[in-house]
Amino acid sequence: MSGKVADLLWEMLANAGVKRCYGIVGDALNPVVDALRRNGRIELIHVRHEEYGVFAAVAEAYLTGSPVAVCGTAGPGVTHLFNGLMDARKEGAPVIAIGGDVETTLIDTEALEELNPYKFFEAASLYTGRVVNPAQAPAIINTAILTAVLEKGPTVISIPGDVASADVGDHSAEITIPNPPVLRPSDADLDQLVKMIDEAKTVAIFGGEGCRDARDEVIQLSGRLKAPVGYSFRGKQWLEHDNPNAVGMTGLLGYGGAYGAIHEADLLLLLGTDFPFSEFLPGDRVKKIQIDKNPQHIGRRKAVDLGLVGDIKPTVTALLKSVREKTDTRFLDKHISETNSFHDLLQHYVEKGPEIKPIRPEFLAATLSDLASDDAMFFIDTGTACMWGARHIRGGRNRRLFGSFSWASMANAAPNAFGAQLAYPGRQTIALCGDGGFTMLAMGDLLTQVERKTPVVQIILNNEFLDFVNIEQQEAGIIPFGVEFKNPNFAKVAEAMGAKGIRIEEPGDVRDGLAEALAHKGGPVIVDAVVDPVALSLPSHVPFHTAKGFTLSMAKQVWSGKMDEVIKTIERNVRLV
Ligand SMILES: Cc1ncc(C[n+]2csc(CCOP(=O)(O)OP(=O)(O)O)c2C)c(N)n1
Repeated sequence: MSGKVADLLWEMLANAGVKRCYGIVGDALNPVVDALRRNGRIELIHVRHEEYGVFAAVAEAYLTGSPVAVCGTAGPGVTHLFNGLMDARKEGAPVIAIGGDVETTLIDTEALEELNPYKFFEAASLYTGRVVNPAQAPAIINTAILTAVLEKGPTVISIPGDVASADVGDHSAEITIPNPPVLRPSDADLDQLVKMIDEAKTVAIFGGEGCRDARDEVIQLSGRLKAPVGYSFRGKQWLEHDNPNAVGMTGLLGYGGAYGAIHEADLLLLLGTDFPFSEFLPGDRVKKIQIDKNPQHIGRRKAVDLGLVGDIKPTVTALLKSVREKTDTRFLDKHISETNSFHDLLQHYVEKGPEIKPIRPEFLAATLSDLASDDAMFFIDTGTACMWGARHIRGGRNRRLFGSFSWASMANAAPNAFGAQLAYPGRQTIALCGDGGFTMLAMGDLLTQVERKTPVVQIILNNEFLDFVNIEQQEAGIIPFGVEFKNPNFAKVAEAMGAKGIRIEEPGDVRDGLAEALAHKGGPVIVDAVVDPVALSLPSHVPFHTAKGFTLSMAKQVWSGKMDEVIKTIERNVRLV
């Protein structure tokens, strides 16, 4: 093709599978956006905040596996992309950021809105190219696309306005993206793997996001080895549902028999997980084998006895050819039975939910899970939504569960859900939002959803607290501070903005309110759920320092005259799990 640099950019992005570009136009980006309009193959999703656009793009890119573009004008417009790009990096989403840049004649002169893209994006971007000459454009665009797609993460193309509108000459806009290779350990490593597993009397499996394409193989392996299967939050959606050997999660969100299983096994198989909370992983008593396609993950959280680099699916498939069947089911039975007892305890606040006011979030989340469709996509805000989501949202072969699991940014769920709805129009899309998160980023862009009539159900856990931090501070033995705030009636705000608003204050209204929200068509819904601000959920294993911190914080609160708060917390959480 011939045309401007910006024409080549969009044509190559479209040929690479980009369907949408989320962002805000203006300034240095105007010639780039003008070319987007001319091109017509990529839809501009005009958002009110660039960060919202990136979180939407992250969900779209993660779920579809195809690259998604985002854009920011220059300087401040570009800096707003940063947090979302960090999320893309940590969650493994191919997002390509197009950043406007000052005219080439102004570079390095401290010009208005000037920003050094190399320095600024260093922590987030897997590759940053600055197009200061039209001749570089094809190579930079090609590299940015291939890096994003094959290394699954964000890249940045920074384009000064004058270069964007310069002629690129005659150049092909075709792009070849190879399929990712199949990665498998060597035969010698596989032999060693089989030997160690055969020699172990009891084996436990702990899996993560790397099991995304290997669910059936991992479940088959667990059946062969009579191995309980625990998982990280990212692994839950692949390994929990319809798995007779599932034993839940470990870590601060932990439930079920996972902690016991991985600590009591002779051998722990870590499959496709970079689980960061190493204090919840066993020490040297338990032999460990870690398999991951990313060599940097091997042994970095806990030393391992054998580390193998490979994709989980082909590696487990190869393993299944020769590993011996174990026949003793006692270890598995014990941890399954522990898991079942824990599930019974978890049901306490669900079953009693209709009678408890303020509304228990456990009851809200479990009811939501019951009512949602089999192919619902759930997005979970960082905050207490993670605790209720992990424990009470059931998975399914066609359900999806996504959040800022590895970057842990607040305010991800609503924009994630928006991006997912654009990628899968009409599929049930649900965001479980914190009130801090929703008011941080999502409220303004509710207008974008209203304009686009996206049927996204946003359920706000209205507890007038940065509750997760409130709990963290108590765990750390300090008095909660700086965590309270006041909310408006979100249902009324939603109605004023053109969305559907439903406020739920009574536990008896939870089921009908959620059902009404899920049935709503033709636009976004806000469910303002007034939930118990002091609801606690203790992990299945409570580390000593956590218990000590809580006790100390309670004592300090009593001494500082907050007796009422302490009594409320204890009274409302007598059944602590
Ligand atoms: C952008 C960002 N700022 C701050 C934090 C630290 N942080 C983690 S959870 C949380 C509180 C979340 O509060 P809210 O959204 O109200 O949800 P809740 O925990 O009350 O359900 C905070 C401040 C963060 N993770 N991300």
